[in-house]
Amino acid sequence: MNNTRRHTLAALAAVPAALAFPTLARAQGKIVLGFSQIGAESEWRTANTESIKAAAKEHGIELKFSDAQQKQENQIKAIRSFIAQKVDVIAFSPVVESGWGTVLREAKAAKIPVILTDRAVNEKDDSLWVTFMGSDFVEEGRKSGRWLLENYKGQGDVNIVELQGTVGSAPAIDRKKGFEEIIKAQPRFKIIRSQTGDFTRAKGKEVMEAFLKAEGKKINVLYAHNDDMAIGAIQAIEEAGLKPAKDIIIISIDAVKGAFEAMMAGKLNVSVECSPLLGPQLMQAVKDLKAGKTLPRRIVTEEGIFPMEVAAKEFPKRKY
Ligand code: GZL
Repeated sequence: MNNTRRHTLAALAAVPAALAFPTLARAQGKIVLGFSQIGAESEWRTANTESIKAAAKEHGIELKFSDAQQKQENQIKAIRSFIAQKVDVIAFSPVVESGWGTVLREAKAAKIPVILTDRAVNEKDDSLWVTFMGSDFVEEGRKSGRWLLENYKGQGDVNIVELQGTVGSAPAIDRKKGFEEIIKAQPRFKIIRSQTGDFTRAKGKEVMEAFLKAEGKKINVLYAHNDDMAIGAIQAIEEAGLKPAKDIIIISIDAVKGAFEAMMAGKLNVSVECSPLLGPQLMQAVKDLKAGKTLPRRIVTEEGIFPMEVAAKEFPKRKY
């Protein structure tokens, strides 16, 4: 180690780590990434967090990780803290689409690049972030709708109840949009009730209980914006004395382990894949950014669809 670095490190050793932290990491030649995560609301989110933490370690990136517990104000606080600590890059998964302009302008003024992961924001000024990496939620909704139109066996009217994701979030808005775009081709398919289950099992069960109370045996199909809400709804369907995936056809999104277990138990008909494994892509993007490379404005995750018939064969290969 040359003299300059030795002196830098010696000087830094005297400064409280909290103040020196990013500088210390930088003196060691490490990139410091501030990441604001939404929370731990679903299996998907937990797998996403694990992927980000593991990839940061593998890539030798100092990760400052904050869990917002589903609250936008906590994400804004975390981003401000990353700015104050002068991290090299900020990345986050925005819990909802709107309300980010002010804090993103503060990051821009501080000359700290921002990467959007998983979910997008609806800010008009797209100079406020360098890239958005994540799934095409509209296409996930289309895949759900296409599967239903191609596989539904019943005749006459098809009454659908919909469990929406978090109100105002990109996946909830776009999955609804894509699904409705497809089913409008066959007017007998109608959404008769639609309400948010906030992407959680508990809320998914609670709202499905209300749907069953209001509509009972009229319900032919459940479209859930994620597997966790579908799994909660399956409990409600069984407690109502009905057979999930038979009396009520169930379509959901994410393709997490719990969905494969439900499909192998014959309780879920299909899950559309939405990969949470964004960690490696994110860390590579951070390194490319710091190496002066230009990132594509949009990095899309390629994904499939898993009907219950293939669940047992696919399950051993699943990584989340
Ligand atoms: C989708 C992600 C969604 C998942 C849910 O990319 O934002 O949030 O579908 C998660 O399971 O809670």
